[in-house]
Amino acid sequence: MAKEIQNLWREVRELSLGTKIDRLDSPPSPLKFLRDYVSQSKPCVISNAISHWPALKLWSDPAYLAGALSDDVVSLHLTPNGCADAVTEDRDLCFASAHVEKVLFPEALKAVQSSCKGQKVGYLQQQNDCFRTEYSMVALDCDGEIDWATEAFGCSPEAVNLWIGTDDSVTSFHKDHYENLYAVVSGEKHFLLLPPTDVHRLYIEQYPAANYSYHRDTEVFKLEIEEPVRHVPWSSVDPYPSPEKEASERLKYPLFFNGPKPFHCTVKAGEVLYLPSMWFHHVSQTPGDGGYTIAVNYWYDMQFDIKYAYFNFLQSLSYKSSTLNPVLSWREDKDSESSDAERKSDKNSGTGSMVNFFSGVPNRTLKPRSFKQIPFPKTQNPPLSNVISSESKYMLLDSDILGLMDCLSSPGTEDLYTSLAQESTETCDCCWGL
Ligand SMILES: O=C(O)CCC(=O)C(=O)O
Repeated sequence: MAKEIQNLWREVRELSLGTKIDRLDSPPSPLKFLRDYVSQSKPCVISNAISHWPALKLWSDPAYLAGALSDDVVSLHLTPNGCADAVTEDRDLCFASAHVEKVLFPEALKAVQSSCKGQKVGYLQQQNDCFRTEYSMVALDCDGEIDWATEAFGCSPEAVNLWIGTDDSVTSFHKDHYENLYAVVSGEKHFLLLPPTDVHRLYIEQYPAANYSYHRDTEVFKLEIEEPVRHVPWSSVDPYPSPEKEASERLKYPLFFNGPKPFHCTVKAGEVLYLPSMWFHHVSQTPGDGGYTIAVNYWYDMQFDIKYAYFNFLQSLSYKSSTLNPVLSWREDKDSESSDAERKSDKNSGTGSMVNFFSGVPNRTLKPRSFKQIPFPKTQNPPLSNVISSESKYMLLDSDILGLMDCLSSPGTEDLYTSLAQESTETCDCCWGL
């Protein structure tokens, strides 16, 4: 199966994704956005989409923000090393969440600006629609939604979140069950991206959940495993290991380090990244004039459709080869944006804070979906590609996964195949020739 899975990684790049993230000089029409990016699950960076936002001029000035939000209480995430919602070795191996304090904005901003890795790092963020709740006093400095995206998705964003941090905060690899329009207002954000087809390269393991608590009097962090123990599925891969760890990390995670390089893009102030749902992303940042980076992101509902079912299926296949030959060592590749990122992130990864969901169970409650219950047909396991390829709306990624599935012949596959067929039937309108 290793061969089929590695073919999948190659084919999605050859047939659809290419080697670089597309850049658009102006916002696309809703139709173009839907046709060329959303339906193809393909990221892009868009310039000149938010040039009219007053925030672009105003928010680089800390005094403006501190004045406008002087009486507002916001969520400040604190960690000793900028690694929140990330796998840490501080105390065995666990999945550590930040200590979260509710504090007045001016105090919170100072905590972010005075971050010091190894002691205390502050990241202002909360993925619960915080921009429209905690930051409502500056909401008019941005648009409430990205209008062409709203039109393409056919709905308004479910959550709008704000992120204020420094280069001490890094967000570890994860994926979200949302379509994401990520707008940078000040400074730069650096994204490493991998498509959902590359799930096995992230070495997702179950880690016991742990929480930092910060004690102001002693200025000490404690990290404690939750009781009763709860496990969180999370990626084990740090794409920028410290020089001392690099050799051992490369040996432990060959599918990541020796496989096709992740897509890299830097999103500058004034630019917007479209990050399709289920794409794995790792995020670091470079501060702008105010000494911090600010971004606002819009989370739109994703479609829990046939693609979602395929990706869940793919994830359920076990593949952990330790013997991938270095077909392409991305760290040595000469891609300009990648080298740029590596220069900037040549530090051990810290992490900002994330909600998230390898488990398929988002921390934020998703609206209940009204799945169409179509009776499950008695199928003789026809090649899935035959069954579905006539549906022109399914695109390249789908047909690659279908190709992979047609290749599977290991014992036990039939069950997986059957459950995929069932899930597809339940989660989309495709009707299996009924
Ligand atoms: O900006 C960050 O640190 C993380 C952003 C992110 O993960 C997201 O928008 O889903």
